[in-house]
Amino acid sequence: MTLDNILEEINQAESIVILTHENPDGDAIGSSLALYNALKNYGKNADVIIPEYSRCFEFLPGTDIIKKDSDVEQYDLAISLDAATLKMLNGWSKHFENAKTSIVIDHHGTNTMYGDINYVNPDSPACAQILLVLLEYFKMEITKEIGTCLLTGIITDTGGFKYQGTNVETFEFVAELLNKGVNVSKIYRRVLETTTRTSFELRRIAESRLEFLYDDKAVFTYITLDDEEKVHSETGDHEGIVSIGKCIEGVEVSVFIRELKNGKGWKVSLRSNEYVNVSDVALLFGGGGHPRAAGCNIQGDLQSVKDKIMNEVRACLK
Ligand SMILES: [Mn+2]
Repeated sequence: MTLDNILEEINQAESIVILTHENPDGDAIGSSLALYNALKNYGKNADVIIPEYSRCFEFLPGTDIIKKDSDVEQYDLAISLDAATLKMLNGWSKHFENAKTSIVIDHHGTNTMYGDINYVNPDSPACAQILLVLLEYFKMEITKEIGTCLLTGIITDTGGFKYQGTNVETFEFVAELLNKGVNVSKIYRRVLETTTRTSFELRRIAESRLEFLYDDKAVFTYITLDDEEKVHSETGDHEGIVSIGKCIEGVEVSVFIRELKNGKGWKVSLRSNEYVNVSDVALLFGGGGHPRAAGCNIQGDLQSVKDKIMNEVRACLK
């Protein structure tokens, strides 16, 4: 079985690298550090490579060991967490491709199965929830530290237990984590409720530009590099902007686009409420995600990118 194969590879590997997607959210970084801590307790050292992440995750146990990059030419084992495609691993995909063995652990339905071993469960609301199953199967102890990392992933990706993917197991796991002494309310406050001043300023700009389209069934807003410079924004400050429009009554699809550095185009974030499969829309542009939350990158100027994405969104609306 796949899980046994994964443990066998971990046992055999002398060097391990843990990778996740760029612009890591709480699930990406929480899963990475949960696995790192579990492997450490198991007697295995691993490198965790995350070039940039939001300050709001600094409370997680293990952030001090995170590396921006690595000199290791070839790892015995590379494990990718919460990343649907090799491309999402960004410039660090080389560590994945060069590794003797590669493993993908993920919960995105659009995962391209790019590892030697792939353990993907789209029914799981968070990669962290898959990891919890995995660690228990491996009989690795879920300590309070590991539980804190896992719960951060679960809380982020379920929007605080309110998204559709939240299932019975989610609450069973949370109960288990509570038993380990994990502080739910502290994580909740830190990850979902606390915002920095710069993040607030960025949100204010996006909010003022929010536009209602197609009988108010879709909303669109954007942030440019100039905006980010003006408010001195930090990594991750744009998180959550796409949800502003999604919460307005009658809105089915919320679209937020953000200009990327170095002429890399625009990062498009899509959210839907009831019926539009935004992952299908994102796939048209080489992206992916989940039916209710997805993203892609599009090249071009603001107006052309807006036209391209919004035309596809309009085609999906009833
Ligand atoms: Mn995730």
